Amino acid sequence: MPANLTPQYLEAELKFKQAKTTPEKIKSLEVMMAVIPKHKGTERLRGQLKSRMAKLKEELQKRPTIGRTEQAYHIKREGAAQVVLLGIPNSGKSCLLSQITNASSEVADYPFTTQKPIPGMMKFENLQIQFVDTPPVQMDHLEPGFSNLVRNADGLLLLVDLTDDPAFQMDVLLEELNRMRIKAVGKGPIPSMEVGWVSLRTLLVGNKCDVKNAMGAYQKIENRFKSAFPLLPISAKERMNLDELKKEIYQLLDIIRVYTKVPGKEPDRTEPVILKKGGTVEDVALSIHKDFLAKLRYAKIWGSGKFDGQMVKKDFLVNEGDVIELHL
Ligand SMILES: Nc1nc2c(ncn2[C@@H]2O[C@H](COP(=O)(O)OP(=O)(O)O)[C@@H](O)[C@H]2O)c(=O)[nH]1
Ligand SMILES: [Mg+2]
Repeated sequence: MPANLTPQYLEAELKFKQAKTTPEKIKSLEVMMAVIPKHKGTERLRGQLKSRMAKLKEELQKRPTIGRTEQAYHIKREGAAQVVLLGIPNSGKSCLLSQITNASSEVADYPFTTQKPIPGMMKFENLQIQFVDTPPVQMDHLEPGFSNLVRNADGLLLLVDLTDDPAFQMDVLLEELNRMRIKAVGKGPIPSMEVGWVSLRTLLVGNKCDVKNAMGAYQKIENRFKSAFPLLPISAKERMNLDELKKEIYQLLDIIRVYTKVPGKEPDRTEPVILKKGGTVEDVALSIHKDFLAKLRYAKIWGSGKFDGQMVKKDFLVNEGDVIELHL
């Protein structure tokens, strides 16, 4: 039986298809449901509209309405550090996130699939690093939430697609960072920043190295950027070089792991204390409990000391892998 849909219905349907937000969709769907001819021929369609409406209303309830976009861009930092993934659409960000973290961000071979930042945790040895997949940046409009997200991160992973003019993609990304007043810094000392600017440790990653000729393209960007950033080729899809990537990310972050112990016992190597490079015994105490700092008299150290178990003061610099016994 033909449905005989009216022009009024078709118009509402068109609006529904073009609607970008859930409330807009609900509004058009309401019209569709109101004007749809009610006879046997539209029975199935009416059923579909009804269930679609139920889904949309459910969606609306799940999300808070006030400051929704701002809120979506606020990703609570978890683990040892937060690294933001930045790349033009289709570079493979979502694919990478789903390969190296516990999160699954939607992967598709058409752009603009990821609409809000998605966090995921990556395990590296005995610690966890948080990754955030970002939605595409609109050239004509910069979400304040977006630039805050990137500016507040501990590290940045620039992902370029080696099969699609990576040098051009880098120009686009560096221009975006410029607009957000972010200076991408590779290895070496952090330069002093102008007011309003922030610096961010940055790793450059060429993706899709599994594709023919991709390594030729990689060599070109390597030549251009190797003095500025640490860089490496990977294939997110084929899982190539991902262990190396994890190591590079850890090294990028300027963090160290130390372990605490109590007298007469072995340290717990599964629970590192994470510090910034240049951290001291005092920082170790502070990271455990703020009361420890005031009570701390001295520490014993295994690793960076002249000998194992050396007694050191509060301002003693600690290094990766040190074991520390705090004496209160
Ligand atoms: N050959 C190849 N394709 C990849 C690789 N990584 C991602 N892709 C494909 O590239 C397309 C875009 O990936 P996606 O992760 O959605 O990109 P995003 O827009 O940056 O999030 C998808 O079709 C992926 O399957 C890779 O390492 N090699
Ligand atoms: Mg994506």
